[in-house]
Amino acid sequence: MFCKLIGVPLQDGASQLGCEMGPSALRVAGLQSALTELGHQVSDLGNVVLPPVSDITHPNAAVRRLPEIVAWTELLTATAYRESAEGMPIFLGGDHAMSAGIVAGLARKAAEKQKPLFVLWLDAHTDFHTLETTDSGNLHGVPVAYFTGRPGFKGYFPELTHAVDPANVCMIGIRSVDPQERAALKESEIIVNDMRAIDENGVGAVLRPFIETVEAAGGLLHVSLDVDFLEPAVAPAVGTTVPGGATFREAHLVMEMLHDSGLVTSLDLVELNPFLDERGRTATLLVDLAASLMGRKVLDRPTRRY
Ligand code: Z70
Ligand code: MN
Ligand code: MN
Ligand code: MN
Repeated sequence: MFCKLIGVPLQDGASQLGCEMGPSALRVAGLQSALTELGHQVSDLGNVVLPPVSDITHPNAAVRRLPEIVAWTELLTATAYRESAEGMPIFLGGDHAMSAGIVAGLARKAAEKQKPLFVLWLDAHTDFHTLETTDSGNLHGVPVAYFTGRPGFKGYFPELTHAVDPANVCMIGIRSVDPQERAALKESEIIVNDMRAIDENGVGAVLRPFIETVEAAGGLLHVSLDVDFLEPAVAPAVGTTVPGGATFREAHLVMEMLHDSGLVTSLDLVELNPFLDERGRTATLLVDLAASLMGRKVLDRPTRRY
């Protein structure tokens, strides 16, 4: 596979500073060599650079850093559209606000290829706020609402040319949902798997039907991995730690199943805050997970299926 690493030094969508250093930490943790060792051709395209921003404001006074996030969304829509023409773009975050533009750009390219785009959202949060409903004002809490075409962005965020069908979005790891998100999700077709679903059924049973749906539809699959999908004890480098996350083993199983599916066409690794890490362990874990997604296996023989 031809992989393209694209650094997105964005931290304006999160409440705490530090995600800006995420792309550097992932590079230092050896992402490129981990993928090269698996036989992939890897090109590091460097970091994207934010152009000058406007001075736009929103009636919801809580909204923070709107001009910056609007500019990032425009830039990343264009970047993702361009870089998904060929090869596998891997976006190194950066806070989760980056996925608004990234998925919008991927959706535009998918429409051109006449293939449906699916999104696997691995996160403690649903990130389903609009500019109107967010209380914290942190715009890493809005990307899913934006790229699925929820109203509440018009006139502020770039006009969405191709929304992702909410039924094509599957969330796993959810354990922190705000009341406004909860109400909107009730009316939405998004597949939401909370931690209870994992505990009762196992993460494999939760993921498998979604993989089968993507396969049956001949779709493209974007995977968005928020660090807080993971249990903070194994992945401490996040601004808001939410206890009870996916274990080391559950996260690896997800990646291994995704690799075996052969369906993943793009990836983002988001919300890594290296300032909060412990001797690079979270960055290292993300590199390990990316390697599993790209084909690293424990044994060189097919795993027996039970
Ligand atoms: C909350 C909010 C959030 C992190 C996403 C949380 C949003 N729903 N936080 N990712 N770390 O503030 O809107
Ligand atoms: Mn937050
Ligand atoms: Mn998130
Ligand atoms: Mn999150």
